[in-house]
Amino acid sequence: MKIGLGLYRALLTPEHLRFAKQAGCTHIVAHIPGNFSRGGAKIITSDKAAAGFGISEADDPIWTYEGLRDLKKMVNAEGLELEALENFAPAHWYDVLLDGPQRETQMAHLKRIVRDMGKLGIPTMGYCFTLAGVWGRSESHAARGGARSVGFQNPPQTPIPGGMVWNMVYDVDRFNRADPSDVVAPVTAAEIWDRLARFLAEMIPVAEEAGVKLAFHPDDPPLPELRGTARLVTHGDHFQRVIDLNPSPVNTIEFCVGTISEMPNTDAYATVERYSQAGRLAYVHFRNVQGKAPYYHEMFVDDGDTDMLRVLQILHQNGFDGVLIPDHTPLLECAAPWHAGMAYALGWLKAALTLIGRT
Ligand SMILES: [Mn+2]
Repeated sequence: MKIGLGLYRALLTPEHLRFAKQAGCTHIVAHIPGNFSRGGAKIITSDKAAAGFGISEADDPIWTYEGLRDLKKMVNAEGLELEALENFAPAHWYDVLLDGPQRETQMAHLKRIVRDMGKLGIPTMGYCFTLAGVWGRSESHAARGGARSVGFQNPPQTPIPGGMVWNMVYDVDRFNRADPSDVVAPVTAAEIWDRLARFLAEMIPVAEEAGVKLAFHPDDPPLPELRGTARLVTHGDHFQRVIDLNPSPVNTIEFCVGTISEMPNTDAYATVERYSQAGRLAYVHFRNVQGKAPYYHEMFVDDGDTDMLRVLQILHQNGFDGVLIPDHTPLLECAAPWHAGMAYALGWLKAALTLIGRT
Protein backbone atom coordinates (compact mmCIF):
# COMPACT_ATOMS: atom_id res chain seq x y z
CA MET A 1 0.00 0.00 0.00
CA LYS A 2 1.13 3.52 -0.72
CA ILE A 3 0.81 6.70 1.29
CA GLY A 4 -0.62 9.81 -0.30
CA LEU A 5 -1.84 13.26 0.64
CA GLY A 6 -4.91 15.03 -0.66
CA LEU A 7 -4.23 18.68 -1.41
CA TYR A 8 -6.90 21.31 -1.96
CA ARG A 9 -6.61 23.69 -4.88
CA ALA A 10 -4.80 26.45 -2.98
CA LEU A 11 -2.36 23.93 -1.48
CA LEU A 12 -1.08 22.63 -4.80
CA THR A 13 2.27 24.37 -4.49
CA PRO A 14 5.86 23.10 -4.51
CA GLU A 15 6.08 23.81 -0.76
CA HIS A 16 3.08 21.63 0.08
CA LEU A 17 4.31 18.92 -2.24
CA ARG A 18 7.64 18.90 -0.44
CA PHE A 19 5.73 18.75 2.86
CA ALA A 20 4.02 15.60 1.56
CA LYS A 21 7.29 14.09 0.39
CA GLN A 22 8.98 14.89 3.70
CA ALA A 23 6.09 13.28 5.61
CA GLY A 24 6.63 10.01 3.73
CA CYS A 25 4.13 10.29 0.87
CA THR A 26 4.74 8.94 -2.59
CA HIS A 27 1.41 9.98 -4.13
CA ILE A 28 -0.82 13.07 -4.39
CA VAL A 29 -4.55 13.43 -4.82
CA ALA A 30 -5.46 16.85 -6.19
CA HIS A 31 -8.77 18.07 -4.80
CA ILE A 32 -9.71 20.80 -7.25
CA PRO A 33 -13.43 21.64 -7.36
CA GLY A 34 -12.70 24.99 -5.73
CA ASN A 35 -10.42 26.75 -3.30
CA PHE A 36 -12.03 25.56 -0.07
CA SER A 37 -10.53 28.55 1.68
CA ARG A 38 -11.76 31.95 2.67
CA GLY A 39 -10.17 35.07 4.03
CA GLY A 40 -6.63 34.14 3.09
CA ALA A 41 -4.73 31.91 5.44
CA LYS A 42 -7.45 29.84 6.99
CA ILE A 43 -7.98 26.50 5.37
CA ILE A 44 -11.61 25.61 5.77
CA THR A 45 -12.26 22.02 6.69
CA SER A 46 -15.92 22.65 7.31
CA ASP A 47 -18.15 25.63 6.90
CA LYS A 48 -21.57 26.22 8.35
CA ALA A 49 -21.95 29.44 6.39
CA ALA A 50 -24.82 29.58 3.95
CA ALA A 51 -22.45 29.70 1.00
CA GLY A 52 -21.08 26.25 1.83
CA PHE A 53 -17.55 25.62 0.62
CA GLY A 54 -17.62 28.78 -1.49
CA ILE A 55 -17.74 29.54 -5.19
CA SER A 56 -16.94 26.98 -7.87
CA GLU A 57 -15.19 28.73 -10.79
CA ALA A 58 -15.98 27.33 -14.23
CA ASP A 59 -12.94 28.90 -15.87
CA ASP A 60 -10.20 27.67 -13.53
CA PRO A 61 -7.36 26.96 -16.00
CA ILE A 62 -6.23 23.91 -14.01
CA TRP A 63 -8.97 21.91 -15.81
CA THR A 64 -7.56 22.48 -19.29
CA TYR A 65 -5.16 19.95 -20.87
CA GLU A 66 -2.30 22.37 -20.28
CA GLY A 67 -3.40 23.01 -16.69
CA LEU A 68 -3.50 19.31 -15.88
CA ARG A 69 -0.21 18.75 -17.68
CA ASP A 70 1.46 21.48 -15.61
CA LEU A 71 -0.08 20.15 -12.42
CA LYS A 72 1.32 16.68 -13.08
CA LYS A 73 4.68 18.18 -14.00
CA MET A 74 4.79 20.12 -10.73
CA VAL A 75 3.93 16.99 -8.70
CA ASN A 76 6.49 14.85 -10.54
CA ALA A 77 9.16 17.54 -10.12
CA GLU A 78 9.01 16.95 -6.35
CA GLY A 79 9.46 13.21 -6.78
CA LEU A 80 5.76 12.36 -6.32
CA GLU A 81 3.09 10.70 -8.46
CA LEU A 82 -0.28 12.28 -9.23
CA GLU A 83 -2.64 9.43 -8.38
CA ALA A 84 -6.01 11.10 -8.80
CA LEU A 85 -8.06 14.18 -9.33
CA GLU A 86 -10.77 14.38 -6.75
CA ASN A 87 -14.21 15.76 -7.62
CA PHE A 88 -15.33 17.59 -10.72
CA ALA A 89 -16.02 21.30 -10.18
CA PRO A 90 -19.72 21.86 -9.44
CA ALA A 91 -19.57 24.67 -12.03
CA HIS A 92 -18.73 22.00 -14.64
CA TRP A 93 -21.44 19.45 -13.89
CA TYR A 94 -24.30 21.06 -11.92
CA ASP A 95 -26.81 20.13 -14.60
CA VAL A 96 -25.53 16.55 -14.68
CA LEU A 97 -26.37 16.38 -10.98
CA LEU A 98 -29.59 18.38 -11.30
CA ASP A 99 -30.63 16.88 -14.66
CA GLY A 100 -30.87 20.38 -16.10
CA PRO A 101 -30.74 21.87 -19.60
CA GLN A 102 -26.92 22.08 -19.79
CA ARG A 103 -26.50 18.37 -19.10
CA GLU A 104 -25.34 17.31 -22.57
CA THR A 105 -22.82 20.15 -22.90
CA GLN A 106 -21.49 19.48 -19.43
CA MET A 107 -21.18 15.73 -20.03
CA ALA A 108 -19.13 16.45 -23.14
CA HIS A 109 -16.80 18.60 -21.05
CA LEU A 110 -16.42 15.94 -18.33
CA LYS A 111 -15.56 13.39 -21.02
CA ARG A 112 -12.90 15.72 -22.38
CA ILE A 113 -11.37 16.00 -18.91
CA VAL A 114 -11.24 12.19 -18.57
CA ARG A 115 -9.69 11.84 -22.04
CA ASP A 116 -7.07 14.44 -21.13
CA MET A 117 -6.31 12.55 -17.92
CA GLY A 118 -5.75 9.43 -19.98
CA LYS A 119 -3.35 11.22 -22.32
CA LEU A 120 -1.43 12.58 -19.34
CA GLY A 121 -1.35 9.33 -17.37
CA ILE A 122 -3.43 10.49 -14.40
CA PRO A 123 -4.96 7.15 -13.36
CA THR A 124 -8.07 8.02 -11.35
CA MET A 125 -10.99 10.46 -11.31
CA GLY A 126 -12.64 10.52 -7.88
CA TYR A 127 -16.18 11.86 -7.82
CA CYS A 128 -19.04 12.31 -5.42
CA PHE A 129 -22.44 12.20 -7.11
CA THR A 130 -24.47 14.28 -4.67
CA LEU A 131 -26.79 17.28 -4.66
CA ALA A 132 -26.57 18.44 -1.05
CA GLY A 133 -22.89 17.51 -0.78
CA VAL A 134 -20.96 17.60 2.47
CA TRP A 135 -23.42 19.97 4.12
CA GLY A 136 -24.32 20.68 7.74
CA ARG A 137 -21.06 19.90 9.48
CA SER A 138 -19.95 22.02 12.38
CA GLU A 139 -16.65 22.51 14.16
CA SER A 140 -16.10 21.80 17.82
CA HIS A 141 -13.35 20.79 20.21
CA ALA A 142 -14.46 17.17 20.28
CA ALA A 143 -11.19 15.47 19.39
CA ARG A 144 -8.58 14.36 21.93
CA GLY A 145 -7.27 17.13 24.17
CA GLY A 146 -9.89 19.54 22.87
CA ALA A 147 -8.53 19.50 19.32
CA ARG A 148 -10.79 21.20 16.80
CA SER A 149 -12.53 18.85 14.44
CA VAL A 150 -15.62 18.71 12.27
CA GLY A 151 -18.70 16.67 12.97
CA PHE A 152 -22.39 16.40 12.29
CA GLN A 153 -24.98 17.09 14.97
CA ASN A 154 -28.25 16.66 13.10
CA PRO A 155 -28.83 20.35 12.27
CA PRO A 156 -32.22 21.60 11.04
CA GLN A 157 -32.31 21.20 7.26
CA THR A 158 -33.23 23.84 4.72
CA PRO A 159 -33.73 23.27 0.97
CA ILE A 160 -30.75 23.83 -1.34
CA PRO A 161 -30.92 27.43 -2.68
CA GLY A 162 -30.95 28.06 -6.43
CA GLY A 163 -27.44 28.52 -7.84
CA MET A 164 -25.96 26.00 -5.41
CA VAL A 165 -25.23 22.31 -5.66
CA TRP A 166 -22.67 20.02 -3.99
CA ASN A 167 -22.52 22.63 -1.18
CA MET A 168 -20.85 25.11 -3.52
CA VAL A 169 -22.19 28.10 -5.44
CA TYR A 170 -22.05 27.75 -9.24
CA ASP A 171 -24.21 30.79 -10.12
CA VAL A 172 -23.35 33.72 -7.86
CA ASP A 173 -26.05 36.11 -9.13
CA ARG A 174 -28.81 33.56 -8.78
CA PHE A 175 -27.56 32.47 -5.38
CA ASN A 176 -27.31 36.08 -4.15
CA ARG A 177 -30.89 36.87 -5.18
CA ALA A 178 -31.85 34.50 -2.37
CA ASP A 179 -35.39 34.07 -3.66
CA PRO A 180 -36.97 31.72 -1.13
CA SER A 181 -39.04 30.11 -3.89
CA ASP A 182 -35.91 29.35 -5.94
CA VAL A 183 -34.75 26.09 -4.37
CA VAL A 184 -33.84 22.61 -5.59
CA ALA A 185 -37.08 20.62 -5.72
CA PRO A 186 -37.21 17.36 -3.75
CA VAL A 187 -35.37 14.51 -5.51
CA THR A 188 -36.30 10.87 -4.90
CA ALA A 189 -33.93 7.91 -4.57
CA ALA A 190 -35.16 6.53 -7.91
CA GLU A 191 -34.37 9.85 -9.61
CA ILE A 192 -30.85 10.22 -8.22
CA TRP A 193 -29.99 6.56 -8.99
CA ASP A 194 -31.26 7.08 -12.53
CA ARG A 195 -29.03 10.15 -12.90
CA LEU A 196 -25.98 8.20 -11.68
CA ALA A 197 -26.81 5.30 -14.00
CA ARG A 198 -27.00 7.63 -17.00
CA PHE A 199 -23.79 9.36 -15.98
CA LEU A 200 -21.93 6.03 -15.75
CA ALA A 201 -23.44 4.66 -18.96
CA GLU A 202 -21.92 7.59 -20.83
CA MET A 203 -18.69 8.03 -18.89
CA ILE A 204 -17.52 4.43 -18.53
CA PRO A 205 -16.83 3.77 -22.24
CA VAL A 206 -14.83 7.02 -22.34
CA ALA A 207 -12.93 6.13 -19.16
CA GLU A 208 -12.21 2.61 -20.48
CA GLU A 209 -10.78 4.00 -23.68
CA ALA A 210 -8.73 6.56 -21.77
CA GLY A 211 -7.50 4.01 -19.22
CA VAL A 212 -8.86 6.08 -16.32
CA LYS A 213 -10.72 4.70 -13.31
CA LEU A 214 -13.89 6.45 -12.14
CA ALA A 215 -13.93 6.25 -8.35
CA PHE A 216 -17.22 6.74 -6.52
CA HIS A 217 -17.16 8.41 -3.06
CA PRO A 218 -20.08 7.58 -0.71
CA ASP A 219 -22.40 10.29 0.63
CA ASP A 220 -20.94 12.18 3.57
CA PRO A 221 -22.85 12.61 5.87
CA PRO A 222 -24.42 9.22 5.11
CA LEU A 223 -28.08 10.06 5.52
CA PRO A 224 -30.73 8.67 3.13
CA GLU A 225 -31.88 12.20 2.44
CA LEU A 226 -30.33 15.62 3.00
CA ARG A 227 -31.92 19.02 2.28
CA GLY A 228 -34.85 17.27 0.61
CA THR A 229 -32.69 15.35 -1.85
CA ALA A 230 -32.13 11.60 -1.76
CA ARG A 231 -28.61 10.23 -1.52
CA LEU A 232 -27.00 7.16 -3.04
CA VAL A 233 -24.63 5.23 -0.81
CA THR A 234 -25.41 5.62 2.89
CA HIS A 235 -24.96 1.98 4.02
CA GLY A 236 -22.15 -0.52 3.41
CA ASP A 237 -24.39 -2.69 1.21
CA HIS A 238 -25.12 0.18 -1.18
CA PHE A 239 -21.69 0.17 -2.86
CA GLN A 240 -22.78 -3.06 -4.53
CA ARG A 241 -25.54 -1.18 -6.33
CA VAL A 242 -22.96 1.16 -7.86
CA ILE A 243 -20.83 -1.79 -8.96
CA ASP A 244 -23.89 -3.57 -10.34
CA LEU A 245 -24.72 -0.58 -12.55
CA ASN A 246 -21.72 -1.49 -14.70
CA PRO A 247 -19.30 -4.42 -14.41
CA SER A 248 -16.43 -2.51 -16.04
CA PRO A 249 -13.15 -2.62 -14.08
CA VAL A 250 -12.99 1.19 -14.34
CA ASN A 251 -16.21 1.45 -12.27
CA THR A 252 -14.45 1.67 -8.89
CA ILE A 253 -14.83 3.06 -5.38
CA GLU A 254 -13.10 5.96 -3.63
CA PHE A 255 -13.32 4.08 -0.38
CA CYS A 256 -13.91 6.52 2.48
CA VAL A 257 -13.43 4.57 5.71
CA GLY A 258 -14.53 7.66 7.68
CA THR A 259 -17.87 7.88 5.90
CA ILE A 260 -18.31 4.10 6.19
CA SER A 261 -17.70 4.35 9.94
CA GLU A 262 -20.39 7.07 10.11
CA MET A 263 -22.98 4.83 8.38
CA PRO A 264 -25.80 3.63 10.65
CA ASN A 265 -26.20 -0.17 10.93
CA THR A 266 -23.01 -0.79 8.97
CA ASP A 267 -20.12 -2.99 10.10
CA ALA A 268 -17.07 -1.08 8.88
CA TYR A 269 -14.75 -4.12 8.96
CA ALA A 270 -17.18 -6.33 7.02
CA THR A 271 -17.57 -3.53 4.47
CA VAL A 272 -13.80 -3.16 4.06
CA GLU A 273 -13.53 -6.95 3.74
CA ARG A 274 -16.28 -7.21 1.13
CA TYR A 275 -15.13 -4.56 -1.31
CA SER A 276 -11.38 -5.01 -0.95
CA GLN A 277 -11.95 -8.70 -1.64
CA ALA A 278 -13.92 -7.72 -4.73
CA GLY A 279 -10.91 -5.70 -5.94
CA ARG A 280 -13.06 -2.62 -6.45
CA LEU A 281 -11.11 -0.03 -4.47
CA ALA A 282 -9.37 2.70 -6.46
CA TYR A 283 -7.93 4.45 -3.40
CA VAL A 284 -8.79 4.88 0.25
CA HIS A 285 -9.76 7.83 2.45
CA PHE A 286 -8.20 6.77 5.72
CA ARG A 287 -9.80 8.54 8.69
CA ASN A 288 -11.61 7.79 11.93
CA VAL A 289 -14.78 9.03 13.64
CA GLN A 290 -16.74 8.69 16.85
CA GLY A 291 -20.47 8.11 16.56
CA LYS A 292 -22.72 7.45 13.62
CA ALA A 293 -24.92 9.66 11.45
CA PRO A 294 -26.71 11.83 12.34
CA TYR A 295 -24.38 12.43 15.34
CA TYR A 296 -20.64 12.01 14.94
CA HIS A 297 -17.29 13.74 15.27
CA GLU A 298 -14.15 13.25 13.23
CA MET A 299 -11.30 12.03 15.45
CA PHE A 300 -7.57 11.37 15.30
CA VAL A 301 -6.74 8.23 13.36
CA ASP A 302 -5.91 6.25 16.51
CA ASP A 303 -8.74 7.61 18.66
CA GLY A 304 -12.13 6.89 17.04
CA ASP A 305 -14.62 4.03 17.02
CA THR A 306 -12.82 2.14 14.25
CA ASP A 307 -9.63 0.13 14.80
CA MET A 308 -7.70 1.51 11.85
CA LEU A 309 -4.89 -1.02 12.22
CA ARG A 310 -7.47 -3.76 11.72
CA VAL A 311 -8.71 -1.93 8.61
CA LEU A 312 -5.16 -1.91 7.23
CA GLN A 313 -4.77 -5.61 8.01
CA ILE A 314 -7.93 -6.46 6.09
CA LEU A 315 -6.83 -4.35 3.11
CA HIS A 316 -3.42 -6.01 3.17
CA GLN A 317 -4.84 -9.54 3.42
CA ASN A 318 -7.05 -8.88 0.41
CA GLY A 319 -4.15 -7.65 -1.68
CA PHE A 320 -5.07 -3.97 -1.87
CA ASP A 321 -1.98 -2.20 -3.16
CA GLY A 322 -3.34 1.26 -3.84
CA VAL A 323 -3.01 4.67 -2.24
CA LEU A 324 -4.27 5.69 1.21
CA ILE A 325 -4.76 9.37 2.03
CA PRO A 326 -5.78 10.82 5.44
CA ASP A 327 -8.82 12.64 3.90
CA HIS A 328 -9.37 15.01 6.87
CA THR A 329 -7.94 15.13 10.38
CA PRO A 330 -8.59 17.13 13.54
CA LEU A 331 -6.47 20.27 13.79
CA LEU A 332 -3.50 20.18 16.16
CA GLU A 333 -3.18 23.30 18.28
CA CYS A 334 -0.07 25.07 17.01
CA ALA A 335 1.05 27.59 14.39
CA ALA A 336 0.23 25.19 11.52
CA PRO A 337 -2.82 23.18 12.63
CA TRP A 338 -3.63 21.58 9.27
CA HIS A 339 -0.04 20.58 8.57
CA ALA A 340 0.47 19.16 12.05
CA GLY A 341 -2.78 17.17 11.87
CA MET A 342 -1.81 15.69 8.51
CA ALA A 343 1.78 14.97 9.59
CA TYR A 344 0.43 13.13 12.65
CA ALA A 345 -1.90 10.98 10.52
CA LEU A 346 0.80 10.30 7.92
CA GLY A 347 3.37 9.34 10.57
CA TRP A 348 0.88 6.96 12.19
CA LEU A 349 0.08 5.47 8.80
CA LYS A 350 3.74 4.99 7.88
CA ALA A 351 4.47 3.20 11.14
CA ALA A 352 1.35 1.05 10.83
CA LEU A 353 2.22 0.00 7.29
CA THR A 354 5.75 -0.88 8.37
CA LEU A 355 4.29 -3.06 11.12
CA ILE A 356 1.90 -4.78 8.75
CA GLY A 357 4.64 -5.40 6.20
CA ARG A 358 6.54 -7.34 8.87
CA THR A 359 3.68 -9.62 9.89
MN1 LIG B 1 -13.88 10.93 2.22
